[in-house]
Amino acid sequence: MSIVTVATSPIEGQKPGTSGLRKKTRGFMAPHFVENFVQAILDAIGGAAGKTFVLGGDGRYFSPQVAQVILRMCAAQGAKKVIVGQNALLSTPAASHLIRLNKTDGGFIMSASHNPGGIDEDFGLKFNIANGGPAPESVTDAIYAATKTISEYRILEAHDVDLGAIGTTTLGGMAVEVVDPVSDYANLMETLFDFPKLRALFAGGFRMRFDAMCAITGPYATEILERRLGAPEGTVVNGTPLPDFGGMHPDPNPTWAHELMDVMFGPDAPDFGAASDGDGDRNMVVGKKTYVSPSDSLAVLAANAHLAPGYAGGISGVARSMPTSAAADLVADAKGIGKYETPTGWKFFGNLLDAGRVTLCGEESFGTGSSHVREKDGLWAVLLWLNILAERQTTVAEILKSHWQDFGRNYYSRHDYDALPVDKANAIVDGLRARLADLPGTEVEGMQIASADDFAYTDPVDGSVSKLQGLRIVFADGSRFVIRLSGTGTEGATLRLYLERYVAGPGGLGLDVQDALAPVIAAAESLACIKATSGRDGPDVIT
Ligand code: VG1
Ligand code: CO
Repeated sequence: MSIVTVATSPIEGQKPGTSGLRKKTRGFMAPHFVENFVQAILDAIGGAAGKTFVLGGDGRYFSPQVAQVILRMCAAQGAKKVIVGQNALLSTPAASHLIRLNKTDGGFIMSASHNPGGIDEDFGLKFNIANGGPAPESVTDAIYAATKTISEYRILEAHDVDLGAIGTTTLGGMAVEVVDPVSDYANLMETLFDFPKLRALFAGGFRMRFDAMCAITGPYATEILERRLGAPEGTVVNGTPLPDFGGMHPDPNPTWAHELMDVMFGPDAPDFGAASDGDGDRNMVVGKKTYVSPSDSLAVLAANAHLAPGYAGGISGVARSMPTSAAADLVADAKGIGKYETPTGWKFFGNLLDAGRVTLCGEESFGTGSSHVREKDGLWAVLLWLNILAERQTTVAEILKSHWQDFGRNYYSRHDYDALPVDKANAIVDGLRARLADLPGTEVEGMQIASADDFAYTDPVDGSVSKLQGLRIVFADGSRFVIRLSGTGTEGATLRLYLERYVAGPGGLGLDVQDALAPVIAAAESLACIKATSGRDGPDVIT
């Protein structure tokens, strides 16, 4: 085995987005692409010498090959050890947990999350730091800078390491420890939730359907729900991770998880339904004939978390991404705890969690999580919901209804325009941005504009500033819309329009969401001209 230094040159388009680097798989398969990016990561973090890392991913196409490259590069550059999930599998929250549990220096997660997988679909690679969370912007900026000046990388010439067998082997001078991807994570869940009570819930005939969408949460959900909690076999469907996710789009929303929605809204629906995404950090929860919007889910979890043993002492605060509805803020106000509004992406929650300022975090994009790891965590959210249902002995529909009665309802929806030509998407955003300063005080579609800005965030812990995080237009009655471009797409530009309107109640809490938001939708079109400029009739996905 010898270490080789390979001459290379910068490759365009290695800028990490909202959550790591995502590209078409064939792009990742191009010569030197993976090696350049991995070298840039190692250079940006000051080298690998003496360090321990975690490695795993959602099992999508091309992951086995990338895992071997990462191992050989870490070995060539003096890393002490890499802890790998068996067969290179780890959900994103499980990877975050292993990084923390083993006090490692960080980890590599091979996933493009909710994007489809396969040779003609998407691949992704993300680096998490020692706190278990996604690298902050200071690190991703350094990685990107390194990709632009790279001239060589170092890699070990060696045979593939067998990642199928649990145990420790060596690669050059580096230890490779292959671990069960599920057990440590499942043990962590047992410390947070009342497993005996959940076992009793299932023993009492409570019926659930968990759709793993042929992605990474299958083995985790099967172990926890069916084995440890005694839910009947078949509770978990699509439970085997496949390299192409069985052709599914593993994004847990009503559009892509329509099979689950059909069952939950059909005759003889189970009591509770849930789905998660490619890498297991997102979740959708559904009751019998009841869809729970992610923003509402965060608020309900914040209001009820104390019912689970892991949060019995209460929560210190709640953070949400800016486009997420303010429902969680109302809970924070009522509890007298901290509330924070961050840019989109989990990397912005890390400092708040590390500083103990918040216990729960969430995003409108089906992401909720807590201080138990530094990623959003799909199965965790599902278990917290189950624990709340078991304690309150009521239905999802009743919990939502009573929540809205207590706090009012933040009607909320996101309209996505996928794969727009980049110039058209930019024209829409730039056009609105140019008008922001003139908008306050004016009226559109009968609604008075109270404020208009481009969201900028100053991290309250380290003072770092992130600009251009989304255009937000707020109306006099508190309704608002937000427009931003996605940082996870791999084709053209995806434009997201986020819409929110608050109704205090007691009346008007049961409206159809799109009807309730109709005035805000009209105002957004009139100001941003999305349909007019894009030539599209309407959004591709509505959540
Ligand atoms: C999207 C979501 C964002 C989420 C990110 C990563 O980003 O909107 O809330 O944090 O995906 O989630 P964007 O830039 O496309 O809007 V995941 O589960 O794809 O890692
Ligand atoms: Co994900």
